[in-house]
Amino acid sequence: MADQPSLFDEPASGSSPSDDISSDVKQEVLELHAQLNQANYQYYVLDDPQLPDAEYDRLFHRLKGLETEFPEVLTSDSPTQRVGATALSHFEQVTHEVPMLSLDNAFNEQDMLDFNRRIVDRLKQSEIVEYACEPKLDGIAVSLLYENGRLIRAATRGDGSVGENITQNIRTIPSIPLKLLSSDVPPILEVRGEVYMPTTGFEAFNKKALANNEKPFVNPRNAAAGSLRQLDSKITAARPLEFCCYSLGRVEGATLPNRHSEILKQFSIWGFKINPEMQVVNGIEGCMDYYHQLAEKRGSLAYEIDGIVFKVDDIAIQQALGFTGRAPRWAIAHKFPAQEQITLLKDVEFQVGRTGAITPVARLEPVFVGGVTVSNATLHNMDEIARLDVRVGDTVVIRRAGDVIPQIVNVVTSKRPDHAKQIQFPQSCPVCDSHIERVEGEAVARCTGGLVCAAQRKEAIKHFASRKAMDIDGLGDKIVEQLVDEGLIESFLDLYSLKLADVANLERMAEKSAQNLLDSINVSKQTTLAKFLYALGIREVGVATAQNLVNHFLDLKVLVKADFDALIEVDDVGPIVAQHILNFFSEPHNQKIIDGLLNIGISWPKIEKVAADELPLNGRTFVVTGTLASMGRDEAKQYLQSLGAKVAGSVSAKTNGVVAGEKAGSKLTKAQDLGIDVMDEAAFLALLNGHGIQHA
Ligand code: 5U1
Repeated sequence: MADQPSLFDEPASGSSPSDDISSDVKQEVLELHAQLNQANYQYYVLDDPQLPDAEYDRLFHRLKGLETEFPEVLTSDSPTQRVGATALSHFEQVTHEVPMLSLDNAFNEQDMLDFNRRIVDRLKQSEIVEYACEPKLDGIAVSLLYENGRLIRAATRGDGSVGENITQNIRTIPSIPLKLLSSDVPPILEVRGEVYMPTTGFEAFNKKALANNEKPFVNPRNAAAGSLRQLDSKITAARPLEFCCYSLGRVEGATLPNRHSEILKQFSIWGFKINPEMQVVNGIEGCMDYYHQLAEKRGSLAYEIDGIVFKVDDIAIQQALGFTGRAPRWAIAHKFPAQEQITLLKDVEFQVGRTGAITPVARLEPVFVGGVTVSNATLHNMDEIARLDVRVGDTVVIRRAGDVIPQIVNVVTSKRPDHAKQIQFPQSCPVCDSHIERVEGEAVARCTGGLVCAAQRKEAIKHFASRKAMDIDGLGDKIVEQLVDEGLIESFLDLYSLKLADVANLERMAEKSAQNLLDSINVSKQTTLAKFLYALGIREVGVATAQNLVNHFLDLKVLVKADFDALIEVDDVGPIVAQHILNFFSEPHNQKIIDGLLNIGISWPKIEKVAADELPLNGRTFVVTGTLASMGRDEAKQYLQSLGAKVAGSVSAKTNGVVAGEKAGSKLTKAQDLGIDVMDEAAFLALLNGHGIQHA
């Protein structure tokens, strides 16, 4: 059945260990297979780990040990045999017994209405059609062939008729079963689905690639494709790939359910991951609702999707509808707006941030991408410009995925005009002309002007006044810029000596608004120590780190005197952050500003020490999911940890509570199914507030 001999072919005796060794060993090996396969399934497919890592490792090593001692027990479907094959010289061709067709696309509502109308007309029935809907993952389609429950061949789609044999690479993906999780399986089963790289894995992979001066992948789809194209499966094994199945290829010797959705459920029982977002809806209206719901959720999914696939759920109706030349009549992909587009790079400007970091910003010919019109994109730093070899005048590929800042991911060099201009990094700060420093090993270049630099001063004051810091209502960016440009303030300390006449004289500022602003400045004097610390703008000290510093030191006087060793004792403070804190408090200028702020009456309630086991959430485990409007998930996790809670990545029976932001997906559903307490953002902020954390 296999198109090329597997390096993992069974010993002559078949899949059960030979008779020469004791039946105890054979029995133990089979039990270890079952335990490890089940643990893999729970970890990678259900996202619900049950076995502690140490126990998994122990079982794995025991199995490895037995396989070394008794080579006869080693079989190709052993959980130890995911990697190990020697590199190939090329991929063999595979002819698909049933062609892997593509899908027709719908780009708007009318296309969807036409799709449904064609089906209804062809069926000549008045009943509403039921559709199975699920996200269309942005990955690579593959076919997996199982013989008597064992994976014997995996192939790419290729041209739909002939693909490539990528069995060795596919075996390395932990969410793909090497052996189905039941003895009651069809003699022949071909499952199809998508291999993809989840977003966090993609980002981590690219970060590492950049740190090692290697070329990052342009998007998760290219990452999945590039990873599967490796002739050495050890390289594939190191890539964070997953597989989600979406259809039956073929089955022999067994009957499967007569609904697509039920077939997928059967696949799940056999050990495959199916998309938890899969739903069956009624008619075209159900499809539209589903499309809009998923479009909302798109940014919070753990993987990239480029649309929704709708399939007639009833297999008999699918068969009646049949195929056009290249695609089934019973399915369609309703595409989302593209996340990548090409446009023109008109110019590059250099912005100076609060800490002096100088960031090149691309000014673009406006382009509609990822659902919005984009005219600026970050270029990060000079290394990135060099890596992309991008020039002003180039045609560039812009990518905007989710709510992430748009990026230039590629240059279309074939379209480079003769007049394209190299990008020169400024010799001195574009705002204050101070020297620019580049620290060895750091990609970022910084203006050394400090508070001499108007750009840094403005950014420091904007940060000080921001909502999570001193929360000065009415002090917007434009007002800060005017106050600095007019020479009315130099630092945030000067805010507290502003006069009504100074403020009222600003552009578009009425006397009443000026008075309101002065009142807000005055109100901000009553704050919390965590907000004050965050407001100071110490490098790398975000809201949660500020809170951790407060929990640890309780008192500003103690914190400003803390040495390096004391600082790295604090949760979430490593050597780099500790050094930034030390540098900040040892700078005479900063000391003067802090003294000044305390002298004009900034104050906060006294904080009492609480022992770790007395922390209010001690011993409780939380999961944070979805998008929170007021903070990132990491910040929410750090707050929970500062109250003594553990924060887990997945929901299980051991979870005590779930913080669910907007667009929360399967974790929320699971929590609801398990009857676990779910807090929305308002309830979470109230919980923090109740424990003295005011995250405005
Ligand atoms: N989710 C999903 N993606 N996708 C791609 N389902 C799905 N179905 C496909 C393809 C090509 O084809 C089936 C209609 C067999």
